[in-house]
Amino acid sequence: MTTKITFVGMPEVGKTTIKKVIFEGEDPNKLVLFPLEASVRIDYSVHEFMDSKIVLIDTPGQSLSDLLKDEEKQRKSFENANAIIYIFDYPTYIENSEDIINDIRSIYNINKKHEFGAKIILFLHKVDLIIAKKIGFKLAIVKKQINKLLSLPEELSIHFTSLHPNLIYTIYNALSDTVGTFSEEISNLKDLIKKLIKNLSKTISLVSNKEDNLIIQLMSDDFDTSILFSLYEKIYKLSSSPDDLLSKSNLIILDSKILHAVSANISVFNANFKNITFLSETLERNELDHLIGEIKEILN
Ligand SMILES: Nc1nc2c(ncn2[C@@H]2O[C@H](COP(=O)(O)OP(=O)(O)OP(=O)(O)O)[C@@H](O)[C@H]2O)c(=O)[nH]1
Ligand SMILES: [Mg+2]
Repeated sequence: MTTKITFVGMPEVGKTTIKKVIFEGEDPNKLVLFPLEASVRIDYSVHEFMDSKIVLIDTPGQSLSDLLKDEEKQRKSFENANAIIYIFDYPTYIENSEDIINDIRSIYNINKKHEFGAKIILFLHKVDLIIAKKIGFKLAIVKKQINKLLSLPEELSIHFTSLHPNLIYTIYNALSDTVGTFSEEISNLKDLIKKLIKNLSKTISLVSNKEDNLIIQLMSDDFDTSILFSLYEKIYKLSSSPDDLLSKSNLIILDSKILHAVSANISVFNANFKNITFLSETLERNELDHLIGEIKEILN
């Protein structure tokens, strides 16, 4: 399957660095010490990622305003794209949220006007620069704020990303989730979990792929999203620790909340998936086990 993705955003937000690190295997530490030159023209490249072929279009930030005016350039960058990823960084958002909101609105309108049919996804990048104890709480507020400021007919998905070594999983997760949106198998599993989780309370489900990146995240309406960021970190540490802690203990303590957790490997049903995890503030282990049992039965 081929997924076409376009990176857009202001200069120096990190578009080309993300491309080099994730798709070309470059060392992020090196790219922080020796930053890349500003991009001057649209760059097309082809990569392998998960089970997909990615056609990636990296656009130069210095011509973003031209791109938003010039129809010819818009066709070159956006036509047939599955996803347009608008990348912006935390420092610029704090300083200049108005220009960012206007850019995103323009892209939304261009996509509608020319019927490009791309999914518009936002990456709030460089979250390593946020110095805050309750980073998850802060980001949850930012997320609400952005969609409110945008006031578009639909909510756009926002991912918080960083190439900082301790947070690098965030960018993999964001891209896995983006690419997964265009995979039929992942969409089917998503629909199935959505049905099961719809009527539950304070419960979240996460599915990882064989590279341990999150490709599905679904939660009940009342789930406290301010704990998501600490949750990712916890899950990441658990999944990368040699003796999988989650299989031994089934309680996770996060920002003074206690969550019951149950995890199972589902790669036998489909090699694109690895673990499915349910975490809940309200359901106990046996109830979560039951959910996993139901999913396994249907996958079978
Ligand atoms: N702190 C921090 N810096 C980052 C991160 N990702 C990229 N950078 C830095 O951001 C700067 C700009 O990176 P580029 O990738 O060249 O930015 P760009 O968006 O391609 O810029 P243009 O080509 O001008 O549009 C570099 O100095 C990178 O080292 C990150 O996650 N955290
Ligand atoms: Mg660039």
